[in-house]
Amino acid sequence: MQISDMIDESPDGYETLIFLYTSALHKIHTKIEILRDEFIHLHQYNPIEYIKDRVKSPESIVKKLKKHDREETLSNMVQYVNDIAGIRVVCSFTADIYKIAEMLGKQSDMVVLSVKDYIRRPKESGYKSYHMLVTVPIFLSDGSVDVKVEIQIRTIAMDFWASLEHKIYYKFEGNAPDYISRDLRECSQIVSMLDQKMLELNTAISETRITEVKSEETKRR
Ligand code: 0O2
Repeated sequence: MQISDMIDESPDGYETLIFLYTSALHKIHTKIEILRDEFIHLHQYNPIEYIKDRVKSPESIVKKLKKHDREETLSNMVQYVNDIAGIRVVCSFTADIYKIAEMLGKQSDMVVLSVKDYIRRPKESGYKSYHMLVTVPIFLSDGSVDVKVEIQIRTIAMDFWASLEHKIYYKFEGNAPDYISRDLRECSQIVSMLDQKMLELNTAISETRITEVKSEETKRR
């Protein structure tokens, strides 16, 4: 079943849409929590700092429709606004981002519609994050319906940059002075350096731990 078969252009239709997007968020949130718990179980290591989700506000949906020159209808919302349901996974290290994306991409009930890797190819603004647009089936009393969710995966450092840049963007209504945009791009490069250094440090710590365990074992023998 398609979402368009379930909704009409009425307030009830809008309520149904929000119910579907909220259900899809619950489903993806649970999937990510299970992957995190399995990771801890197998490797005694938690790659995820935190997970946040949200259903886009009606005002932001309308803004996005206007940006795409689309009429404010529910069917246009479904068709053209890809991030009505959005979930953000904040990881410790860049390498964790790709591990999580790969594990999610392999799940058989999820379809990956598109991927935008703004880590390998940052946006002009300096924005870095890994985006996956997916659909998940939501099982209802009389059938299932595929619902779109945007998953953003990034490190804490990338998240810190994005949230500050977002505030600045709103403060200047998208017209920040040149020097601020330039400084933000510079900060974005510092974020990459920081992420790289932290990853190297973590690898070095893990290797030291492995060497210590091995020498303990040798002593015991
Ligand atoms: P909000 O307020 O976070 O919901 P599309 O979604 O296809 O219309 P686009 O820009 O091609 O538009 O999608 P993309 O690149 O996947 O970006 C979607 C989301 O990524 C944005 O949603 C932001 O959350 C985030 N994002 C993208 N670019 C930037 C950036 O330069 N700075 C920051 N801070 N965040 C960014 P919304 O709806 O624009 O905003």
